[in-house]
Parts: sequence; structure tokens; C-alpha cells
Amino acid sequence: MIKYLFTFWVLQPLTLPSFAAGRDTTIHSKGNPIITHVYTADPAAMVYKGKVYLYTGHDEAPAGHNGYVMHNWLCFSSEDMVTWTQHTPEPMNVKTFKWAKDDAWASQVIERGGKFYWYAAMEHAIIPGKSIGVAVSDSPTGPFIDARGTALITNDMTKAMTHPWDDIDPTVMIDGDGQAYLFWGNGICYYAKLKKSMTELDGPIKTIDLPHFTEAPWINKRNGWYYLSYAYQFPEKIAYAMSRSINGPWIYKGIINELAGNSNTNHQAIIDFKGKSYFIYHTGALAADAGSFHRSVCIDYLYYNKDGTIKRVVMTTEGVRKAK
Ligand code: FUB
Repeated sequence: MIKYLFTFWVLQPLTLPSFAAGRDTTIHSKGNPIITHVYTADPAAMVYKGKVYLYTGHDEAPAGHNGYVMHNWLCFSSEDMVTWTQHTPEPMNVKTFKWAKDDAWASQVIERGGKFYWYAAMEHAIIPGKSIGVAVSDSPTGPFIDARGTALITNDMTKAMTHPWDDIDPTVMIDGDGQAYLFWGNGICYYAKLKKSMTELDGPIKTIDLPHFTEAPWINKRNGWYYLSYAYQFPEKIAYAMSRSINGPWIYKGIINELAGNSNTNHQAIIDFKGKSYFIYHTGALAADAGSFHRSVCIDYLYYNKDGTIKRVVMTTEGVRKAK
């Protein structure tokens, strides 16, 4: 804890609310970034029973360090997108997965049958490269336990890219017929069916050809359209493709979000909540130095055109108003 405090005071004088283990903390967001006492990255959001659950990575790089230092994930919830509760203790850590070495990278949680499945990318301890694990809980706020005891995806299972970090950034969706899908990737977008158990693949790993795909796929469905948004080029913008089927063909539609200030990554989540659509992403706006490794989650509105295409996001410092 002392190291934790020191890290953030060196970077800039962040206001630290008191965090007692096991006691949830209320955060009154004052715009973007929405959380300012701790660095948050790689947002994934889930709407469940009238609340938004926001799951993030946690940037802890020491000042001046040129790389990611990430060991755990954080969980927040809100009924109005402005007042957030941070659920403590942290609901998931790399140590949750005995086979993992470190690097608590991007993740996503989804509910099925009253259980919550948290898919997350980590460095594998034995199989060189990044891998994807899945943890399960009876509650959206945890505690989460490793659902398999082994990684669901390892680097030796995918051959389309030769670099060892192509198995990152999982996103999951359950289609109307109950079939679940896992999408992920870096440099190429992979996808595969999941069994009803949500912890095993149910068929071959396929690839999707998307222009300038870097990473961070996110799937959402709206009015009969499937949307596959993703980080485009590097430094990253966010672009998207649309399809009438989860299996494609995917038609590239353009940029949704421009470069995020002071961060070479942008990593988005898209949700609908209480009649509005939201674009949740990270920037380096809170960081005094290397923002790419000290990122913070922001939220702005997302607007669709009548034909289902997406308008470009306007990134704001004001953020969003209370959802009613
Ligand atoms: O946080 C580590 C990596 O940075 C994520 O996996 C990518 O999406 C990028 O945001």
C-alpha cells in the first residue's frame, strides 16, 4: 500500500479516497476521466439488473517507466453513469490464475444463467506469449475463481500472426439463439464459438479480415445489426464494421473515435443503458508523463444514424450527465 501511494504521489497529486479492504467506496465523477484516484485502462462494461458494471485494468507503472505494469483488474458499478461504487477488495488478480505469470491486460465480463464469466488476457507462465483465461463468480463483483485451471487460449493455438501477443483483448457475446462467441486478437481478429459452459471452445478458431486491425475488438448488437469495433492503426483510433450475421461478412464502415489524448491506445466498450448509447474508452489525460502507461477511463455518448451507422464520437472533458 505504501508503494501504491508513493507511485501516484510521484506522478501527480491524485486525491485518494480511503480504501479499506472489503469496504466499497463511492466516487462522484466530475467528468472525464471518470475515476481520478487510480489509473484505469481497457474498460469493459456490462449492463445487469439496472446497473452498469465497469471492469478495468489497472496501470501501475512507476513514473518514467516505459511499459505496462498491470497486476490486477478493478470493478466499479453505477446506476446513473456518474456516481460509481468501487468494489473492493479487487475482484480479480493475475494470481487468480495459477498458470499465469503477470500482465493483467484487457478483459470482459458476461452473464449467463446467473453466473458471471470474466475473460482476461495475461502472460502465460509456461507457454511463451499472451493467453486468455476465464474466471467465474456467482456475483458480478466477485470473488472470481479460475473456471478451468488452464488457459482457454494459448499462443500455440493461433498461427495467423508470429508475434507472441496476438492472443489478447477478449470480447464475448451471446447471440439470440444462445450461441456464445469469443473474439480476440492483436494484428488479426480471431473468433471462435464457445460451449454453453462458457469455458471451452466449440469449434475451430477463425479469422476476420478487417482494415488496419490492431487489437481491442468489441462486439455489440443493435436493431438487427452486429457491430465489430476495434483499435485501428497505431497509435490507435477506433474503427468499426457492420454485419447482419455474427459470422459476417463484415463491412468496414469507418472511424468512430480519433486518437486519444496522450495515449497510444484507446480501447473501447459500447453499451446501451437507460435509453442512451455510451462509448467507454481510455485516454492518458490524467497522466503527467507517459500517458500510454498511465491511462484513465472516460465516457461519452455514442450516436447512431438512422441507417444504423455510427456517428463519430466527440471526446469531452465534461463527460455524460446522470442517466435516468
Ligand atoms: O493494457 C494492455 C493493452 O493495451 C491492451 O490489451 C490493449 O488493448 C491496449 O489497451
